[in-house]
Amino acid sequence: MLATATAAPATGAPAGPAPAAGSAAKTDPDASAPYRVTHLKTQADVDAVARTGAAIDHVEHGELTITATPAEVSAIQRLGLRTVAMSTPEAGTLAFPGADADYHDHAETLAAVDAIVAAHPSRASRQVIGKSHEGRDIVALKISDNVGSDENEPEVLFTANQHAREHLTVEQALYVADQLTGRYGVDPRITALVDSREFWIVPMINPDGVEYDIATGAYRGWRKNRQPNPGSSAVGTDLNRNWGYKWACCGGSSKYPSSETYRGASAFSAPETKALRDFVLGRRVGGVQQIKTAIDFHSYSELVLWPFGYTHSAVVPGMTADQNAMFKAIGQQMAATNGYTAEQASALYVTDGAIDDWLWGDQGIVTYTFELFPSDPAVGFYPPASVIPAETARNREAVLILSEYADCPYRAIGKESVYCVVPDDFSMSASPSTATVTAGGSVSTTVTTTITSGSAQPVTLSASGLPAGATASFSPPSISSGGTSTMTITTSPGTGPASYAATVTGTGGSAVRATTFGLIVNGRTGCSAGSDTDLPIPELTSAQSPVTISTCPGNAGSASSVEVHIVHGYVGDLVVTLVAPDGTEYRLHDRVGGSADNIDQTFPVDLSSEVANGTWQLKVHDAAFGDSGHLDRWTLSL
Ligand code: BZS
Ligand code: CA
Ligand code: CA
Ligand code: ZN
Repeated sequence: MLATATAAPATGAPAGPAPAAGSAAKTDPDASAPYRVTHLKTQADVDAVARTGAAIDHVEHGELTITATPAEVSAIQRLGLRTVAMSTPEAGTLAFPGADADYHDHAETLAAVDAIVAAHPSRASRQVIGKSHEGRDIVALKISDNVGSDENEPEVLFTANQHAREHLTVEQALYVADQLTGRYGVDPRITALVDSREFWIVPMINPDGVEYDIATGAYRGWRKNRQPNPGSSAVGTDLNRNWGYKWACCGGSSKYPSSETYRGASAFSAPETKALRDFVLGRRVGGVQQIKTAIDFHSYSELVLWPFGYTHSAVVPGMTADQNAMFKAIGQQMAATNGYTAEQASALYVTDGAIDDWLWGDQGIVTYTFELFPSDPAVGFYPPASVIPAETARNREAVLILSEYADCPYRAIGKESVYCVVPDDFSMSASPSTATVTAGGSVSTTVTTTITSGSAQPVTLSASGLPAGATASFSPPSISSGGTSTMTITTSPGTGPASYAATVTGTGGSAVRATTFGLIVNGRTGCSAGSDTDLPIPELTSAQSPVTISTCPGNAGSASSVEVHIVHGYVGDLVVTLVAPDGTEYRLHDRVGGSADNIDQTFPVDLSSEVANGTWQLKVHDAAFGDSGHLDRWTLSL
């Protein structure tokens, strides 16, 4: 977020780009400057501002604090929103001087890491995971018991400072490192975590940006890295738009190098994101990602954010309802301890190429972005160093909570027995795993449970996903894991012929496991008929195809079905009707389906009030000009 120690004397009038004020940066047409944006009405306005490429530093009560180029400011004004220039950061002296001396620059950060390793050599080690564009070391600190060996323990990752000016995040990472090492053997909770986890802390991902931000003695409000962009005088990529999950997908980053949210020429084009990505990929053992939970620290706004950032939807491919509930539950638990606001990242504004979306979407790591102190844009990115102790300790509890969840985040929603390996566990299988039955008949299979870890537990069996009207019984209904039970499925006479995937679930004392059982149902003998004769369906005409059933006693079933195959250029033209022997009509398809081609579909239909035997007709009506086709074949199962 941005350097806004004092708001500019706002005149209230719509303001253009920041007036030149003596600094070379401000006369550069590509230079970014801080603004307030007012008159926002909806979340769509926030997303529209994000789409211009401006970096949104803070969102509050219909106002934004942003860092933007002159072109982005113009684009925002064209949206009908007002922009008000703010003052640039206060001048200071070199490298965290005076009141800010406690902040760590790059060299001081490496020295702090080295001091931790020197003081705790059996539980802390350091490695260089890559170099920044300008060649500075990007360092990861590992903290665990037996730190020299890669033990089979859940791993936890803390990263900080993708954005250069967010200096408090480095202090947060160093605070976590200090706690995990200094409080070992003192605080039993920390001791247990260090003994049972492997922690990775990357305190400064963007050292070039940090050094640039503080180099002149006046904070520059710098966000990006310091990589040049060929063909542009503008420097830097927004590292938190450069990650390769749905990179550039959704208007949540900029393609212009001058933008504060420039996404880079391609995903992982920045050496800093590439180094961190390769480190994370290196934490896979036998194809299984060892890092289970993570936090990426940013400032400011006091938020706990979870993926996805690229979409406002909560449940999408890659995020099930259970996963979303888990993210929300842990996020809210953490926020309850630090007083931050907890929400999905996109609730702030849509981003694409942010680290969280990749860590979760690509690697399955349960990851959060924390936006640290302050919440007040008037304090912004550069709070005095005096806030460091309180504002980093403020997140102690949240950090411990997420670390404790690393063995099974689904515990937060009470579903560890479904999603996590438990001490006492079993697997299930069915033999045979598929069977064929005539509608109205029964079929049996043997369900076997096998203990995969720990000891036996009582298991209750149940089945779901059966055809309508079918029942499953188990003999015996409860077993001890390691035992078997016979499952018998009885279908109803009217069951439509189809393949069904049933799920057989074993609910144990400490684990819930399942297996699938394929059930193929044939129609009642003598109760189905079909026609394979091609029947033309000319424009604006009805065509009828008859079939006769003569060997099906009584009425048709409530779960009868009509399988229809029509070749036609535009299903939105078509009305398809089943006509019973007594003339009753059952509408199967009525001009829906837009401009799609062809109907290849089985329609379920309740025909229980119809006598089965007689001549049935499939009537296909072409209701509009422009397309025609033919009925390829159809089958009726009563
Ligand atoms: C920041 C804000 C941060 C960003 C918000 C965010 C992070 C949104 C992760 C979505 C995902 O710069 O601190 O814009 O990167
Ligand atoms: Ca260990
Ligand atoms: Ca390990
Ligand atoms: Zn940030």
